[in-house]
Amino acid sequence: MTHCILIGAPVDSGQQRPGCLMGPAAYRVARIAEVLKALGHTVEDRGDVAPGPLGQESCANPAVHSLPETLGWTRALADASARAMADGLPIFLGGDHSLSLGSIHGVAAHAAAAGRPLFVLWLDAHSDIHTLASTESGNLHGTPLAYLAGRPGFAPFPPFPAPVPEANICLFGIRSVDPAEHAALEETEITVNDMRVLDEQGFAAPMRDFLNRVQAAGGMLHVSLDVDFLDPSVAPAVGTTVPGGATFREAHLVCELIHESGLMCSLDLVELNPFLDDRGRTARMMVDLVGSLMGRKVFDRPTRAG
Ligand code: EXY
Ligand code: MN
Ligand code: MN
Ligand code: MN
Repeated sequence: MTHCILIGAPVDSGQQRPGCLMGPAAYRVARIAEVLKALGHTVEDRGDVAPGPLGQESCANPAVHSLPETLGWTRALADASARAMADGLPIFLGGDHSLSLGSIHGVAAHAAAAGRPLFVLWLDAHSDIHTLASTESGNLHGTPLAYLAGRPGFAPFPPFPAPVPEANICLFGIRSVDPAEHAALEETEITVNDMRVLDEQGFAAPMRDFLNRVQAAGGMLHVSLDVDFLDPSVAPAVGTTVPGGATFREAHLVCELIHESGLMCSLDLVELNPFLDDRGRTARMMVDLVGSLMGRKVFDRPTRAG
């Protein structure tokens, strides 16, 4: 049994398609709390985070937009995250992926204080490893991985506490990488399980390899689940769809393996845009995945050794 803490993060300043701010409400309408309770967990809904005060910050890259708003969200979410980590397993209901600038900031602060190594699993079509300088779109939802890895060029964002070592980061489902991101990834120890790797090796082996590494290190695992990890035919309500994503079963297998590892300490659900959907189909799909992340089995057999 886990004490799940729902934290609404109606963030849409990290990209330019309106609608992500409706995400937290859509997850609640899709009955995320009831699904978790039915699995025997306790659930505390802390409501939606309010962004911090709007400043006048700017940066040298003229393409970057909504920097003050995103900074306000980052500060507020970092605080809410660190507090929630002390009380249970925070589940951030997004909102676009720029919310992870703050959510993982708080998780990292908690892990550092606990003296535990933090690992990050990035389930996403995109590598999200731009910096403020390298982004061409200026959409800060394409930058959180660079921030949590401690890459330079994020002033005026607060320094990231205990940057996550590159070897502790695993990209999974990647199929859209910009040139600057490709150059950044080439010079890092980040594990890149792009779709070609998953096509050749399947989803289970690379996932088990990574989870075994987290286990061996006595680590804590933050999972950042972007709706566009899934194939658009399965999860259409997201602003940055990329063909060739995970099927319904591949996504559930990944979630079931993560649950069986017992390693997940925190979770981001990001990029849901209910405005791009019909009758909440994608929100319900994502809540279904959360059920697999939190222990629901297709057939409840004794867990096989990893
Ligand atoms: N790499 C592109 C950019 O930086 O604008 C697309 C980023 C999409 C990010 C979404 C959250 O995954
Ligand atoms: Mn804790
Ligand atoms: Mn993303
Ligand atoms: Mn994405």
